[in-house]
Amino acid sequence: MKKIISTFLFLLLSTNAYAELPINWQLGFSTSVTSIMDDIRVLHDYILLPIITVICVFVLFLILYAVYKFRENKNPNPSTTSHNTMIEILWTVIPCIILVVIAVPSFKLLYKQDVIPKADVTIKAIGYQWYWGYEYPDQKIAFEAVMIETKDLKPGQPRLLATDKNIVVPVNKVVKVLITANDVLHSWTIPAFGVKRDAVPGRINETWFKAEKEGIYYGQCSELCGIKHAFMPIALEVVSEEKYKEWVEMAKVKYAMYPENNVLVKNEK
Ligand SMILES: [Cu+2]
Repeated sequence: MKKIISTFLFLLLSTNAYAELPINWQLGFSTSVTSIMDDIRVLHDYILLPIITVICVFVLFLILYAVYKFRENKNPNPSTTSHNTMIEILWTVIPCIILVVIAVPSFKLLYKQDVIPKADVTIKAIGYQWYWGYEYPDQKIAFEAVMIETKDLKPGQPRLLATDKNIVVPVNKVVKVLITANDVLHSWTIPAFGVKRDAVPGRINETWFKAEKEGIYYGQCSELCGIKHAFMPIALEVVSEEKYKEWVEMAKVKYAMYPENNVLVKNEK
């Protein structure tokens, strides 16, 4: 009981606190650090959720009302009415209006996600069974990021989310992500950025984000891809411009692509 109360209080007090990974008993979306995710949260929290709630309560009320009012012992002779033009017009027109109200902001957001602004940094994510490979084509950097096993975790590293190498990107810059896969379908996502795209073999999907806050953000493969689907997390570090430049200089040496074919990964194991 004590644990439930303390968890409840923690959730109550921490709703606005900064959190870059899911927490126990979390309700709702993760923290937002991009304008796309802000828009997704507004669409969900202030448009979709109220509409869904009103519809559910209304339908539930109608069911309970009908069950109570027209129960057999109160209403032994059921009505034989089968049509009512007014009601049929209403239950056609009102849902249409609701769908239009949902569609307008929804399409606006969809196109905002789809149109990629001029990219400052381009990265490529390649899904493998079962880890992610990353390339920075402009900097000729390539590495693989593998999940850290529970027994090898260092303090502060979250279980099933931490990887041996993080993607590093600068804060407040447009990052374009090219997403593909090498074997089966995977899906690359960072919930705090509001991005998710399928990784499809033989095809390159694109998305983008502009993270407005430094920190480490986590995601997980989101397309069932085999036995270790749950063990190929995504860990992305958003750092200052200077730190990013330092990392690039380091990575150009440490994670340099083999020059002869431009794609093979030269990782220190
Ligand atoms: Cu998967």
